[in-house]
Amino acid sequence: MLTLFHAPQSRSSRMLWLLEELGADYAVRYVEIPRLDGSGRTDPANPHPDHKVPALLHDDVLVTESAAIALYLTDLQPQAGIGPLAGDPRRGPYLSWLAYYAGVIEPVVTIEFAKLGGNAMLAPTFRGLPEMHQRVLGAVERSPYLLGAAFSAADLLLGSLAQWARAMLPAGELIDGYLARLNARPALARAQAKDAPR
Ligand SMILES: N[C@@H](CCC(=O)N[C@@H](CS)C(=O)NCC(=O)O)C(=O)O
Repeated sequence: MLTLFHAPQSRSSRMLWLLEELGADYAVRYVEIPRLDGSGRTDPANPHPDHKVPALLHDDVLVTESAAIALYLTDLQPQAGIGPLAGDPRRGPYLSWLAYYAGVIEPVVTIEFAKLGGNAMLAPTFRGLPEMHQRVLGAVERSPYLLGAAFSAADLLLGSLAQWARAMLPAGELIDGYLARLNARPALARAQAKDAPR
């Protein structure tokens, strides 16, 4: 049994999208989180060690962190074909993009939002927005999706970022077209219909 601990319009919304892409059989537990506007609260019903979302419970196994959940679920449901498995030459690039998303893209974007860009301490680690943009542009210039011809959960993470922070990805038609392809996916519409409790 898969249970997603989810708060509307948060980083767990993309995990709803992923579960829909996978055609998974899953339940949603809506939980609260503290919001930037002062609303919400830490929800003791959320098993995440920090009470953040997303959190995924697979029977009694808890998985946290978006990139880890993406890898866990695409490995669990390989028939969906959106997460190359070991032995597939795209496995390396897939893992690299998942880790780059979590380890570089999110920190760079967060720092940019906090208006700390330009701090010399960043140079040898995450680098900055221009370098991240080059990386994304390089991939999307070569092929319709990050791993080539086919959509993967790595695209889903990047697309979900753009849904709340489009300006953090490169401007222009190339990325607009890429995001339009992602946003047109029927699984995303199904996920959006489940984002808030009815
Ligand atoms: N790196 C984590 C970030 C999770 C995260 O920051 N979630 C936010 C919602 S977007 C949250 O639950 N915040 C509530 C809190 O910090 O108490 C991931 O990608 O899963």
